[in-house]
Amino acid sequence: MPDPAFTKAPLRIDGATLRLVRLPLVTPFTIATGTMTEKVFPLLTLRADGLEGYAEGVMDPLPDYLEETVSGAMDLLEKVLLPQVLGKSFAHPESLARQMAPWRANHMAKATVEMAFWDLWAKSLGLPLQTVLGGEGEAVDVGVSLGIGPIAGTLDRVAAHLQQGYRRIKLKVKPGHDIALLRAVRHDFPDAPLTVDANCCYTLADTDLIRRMDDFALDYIEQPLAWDDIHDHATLQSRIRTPICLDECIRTVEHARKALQTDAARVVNIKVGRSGGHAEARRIHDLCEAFQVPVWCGGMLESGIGRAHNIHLSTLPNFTKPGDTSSASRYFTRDIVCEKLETEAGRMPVPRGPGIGVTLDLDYLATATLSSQDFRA
Ligand code: OSB
Ligand code: MG
Repeated sequence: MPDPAFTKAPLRIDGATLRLVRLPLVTPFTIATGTMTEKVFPLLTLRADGLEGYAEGVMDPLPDYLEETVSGAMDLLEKVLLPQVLGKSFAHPESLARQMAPWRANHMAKATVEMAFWDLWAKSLGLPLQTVLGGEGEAVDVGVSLGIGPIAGTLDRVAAHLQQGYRRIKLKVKPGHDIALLRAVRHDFPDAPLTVDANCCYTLADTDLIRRMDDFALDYIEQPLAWDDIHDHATLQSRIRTPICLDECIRTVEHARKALQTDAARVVNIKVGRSGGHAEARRIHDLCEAFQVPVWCGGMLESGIGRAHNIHLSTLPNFTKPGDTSSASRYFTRDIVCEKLETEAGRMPVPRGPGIGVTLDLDYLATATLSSQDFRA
């Protein structure tokens, strides 16, 4: 429901710019499904009343995390979603989301539009995004997600990030790169807050192997089974002690409800860009809170635009575990925003100012832009 504290005259979307942006990654990032060497993403600007709102899409070029793709999303944004909101007025982001609700799934493409409007709307109210979302606080706890690589190198990276104050280490695992890795990391770091993320690479046939992870005092195991299989996660949770955290499976609050009611997840990774936007992410957050299930904010190697959105969302009260919104410099030598998004002792400061609180570095953005299209109402 729209919060009556934040009502104002409807905002008419009078223009938009849709860019396709490419940023090289500082180091390749390998997870169970493959290796990323660059980040390619749609960057959307929405305009109203002389203000601009920004968001990025978190889909990948290939459908290897979820089913959405960059090219599919660009097409949907250009031909369907943007024409549907341009020239229209919305009093609240929820009403804009309703415009896109009839279309099936495509939560990442819809989130791109919804999130840009939240930024615009917060700016029109002169308030930080965290305030209109219902969050508070000046910084959030963060951990790191370490990609798959040789064990010796991973031990060095664990040490370096603990040294920097990161509050949780998440290790990417896959079959053949799991138990030995955990044994080595636990041997060297007996007390480190540790989790693993399997990105869907196991099945129930691996139950015995997954149960061996119970010996390593993991805070949770993230998304061990298929991206669309809440049911098998419930079965697995009944057979292991370590809490399961769902990521890929939770794209809507209905997915969260089914997971929580069946004890398929005792922790939830919320990614706003995967969940249709802030309104749905907040509904997932609230439902988890009602079930006394803690949440944390996931990441998709976002640029400063998506990172800023994630940080603001992470200030809601049930984000009680460290998120993946670590320092931008871990990902990119130069980011497309002017502000530095860097952690201090394992805490990421919330960017100040109205909306998401970061601004585009237009000079650098121009060099990273593969295509750009303007829309006018
Ligand atoms: O599963 O959380 C994931 C990155 C790309 C795709 C999926 C995932 C991830 C990460 C990295 O774990 C999170 C980040 O550092 O942004
Ligand atoms: Mg994950």
